[in-house]
Amino acid sequence: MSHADGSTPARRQIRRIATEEAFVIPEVAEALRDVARGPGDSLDLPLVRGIYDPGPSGSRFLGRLLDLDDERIADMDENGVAMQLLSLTAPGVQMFDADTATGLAALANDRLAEAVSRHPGRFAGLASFAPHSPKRAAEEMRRAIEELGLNGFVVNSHTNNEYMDDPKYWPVLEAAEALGACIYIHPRSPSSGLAAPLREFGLYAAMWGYGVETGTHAVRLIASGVLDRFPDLKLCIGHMGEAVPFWLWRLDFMQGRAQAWGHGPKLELTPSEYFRRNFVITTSGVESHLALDYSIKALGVDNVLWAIDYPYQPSAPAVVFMDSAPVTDDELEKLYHANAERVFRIKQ
Ligand code: 1WB
Ligand code: MN
Repeated sequence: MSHADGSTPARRQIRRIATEEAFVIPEVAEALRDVARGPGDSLDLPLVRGIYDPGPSGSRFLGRLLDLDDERIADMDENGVAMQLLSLTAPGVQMFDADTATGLAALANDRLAEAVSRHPGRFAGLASFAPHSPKRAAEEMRRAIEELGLNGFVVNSHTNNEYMDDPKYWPVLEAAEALGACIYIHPRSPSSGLAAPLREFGLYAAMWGYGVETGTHAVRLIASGVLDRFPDLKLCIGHMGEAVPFWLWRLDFMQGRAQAWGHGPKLELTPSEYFRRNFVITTSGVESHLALDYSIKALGVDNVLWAIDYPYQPSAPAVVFMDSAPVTDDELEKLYHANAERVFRIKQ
């Protein structure tokens, strides 16, 4: 292994666990191709079309999303990545009808568990579920943890323009809390109500819309009071916390004001207290030492996990970014693997 970044030999030896790494299975890819060919004005459609129904130019990502073996492992080996924590890529099963989504989530979880056992020590996995069928979702969540041995859950933000603070989704939150398993709230494009100003200039996806959507989801979970009902629920958001860490002071100040004006429930804690208690963040797709340093200071180093966002982001610069981060060797151990081992119950 050689990195042209001046990192020390100790840093080159470290166990690197990447925590927001995407895959797809052929059956989900096929169903997303049908979504791509169907009607609708969802802001997810441009990317779904580009990846799953790309026409003669082909898709940059589809081959690497489908691969859970040679090319992926080779990329990990080349870059010193010990393990990828895999999740079914956005929008997951959430654009399908509830029955299709329930079946495909279970199939994706089975395939994921097979990939984990085919490559011992190299993969861990976040299970999918169909939020739009919450009772069946809760059953699948239990199966994924207790029978398949998966490490937590992924949900791609809104489902049919609804957010998980809605009581209909409480069985999902209850199941995750009871299982002691973290839900990674991964982005998808903004819900219909947020969409209009994000249609132009490429704002609908990773450049800006993903963060607006997912940050809003996180703030709703805090401001709605559901974390008083599910105090032990663990949630994870990527992209250096989807800008939420930068807002903590203002969230605290203004939630008090909203409450005084009768616009929000009375909360047991301040927003920043919920964020530090119930959330962790990952560095996926944000390779800025300034943002990392701020996030560690704002949240504590135990609440920040490394991620690449493979295959959407290249692995090499994500490794260079973290190897050269202005942190102590002890902090680096937490960022690269110890926090992931704790939050996602990965064997040390
Ligand atoms: C991109 C990133 C596209 C993600 C995606 O399509 C997903 C992108 C589903 O960078 O263009 C992602 O998972 O972060
Ligand atoms: Mn991602």
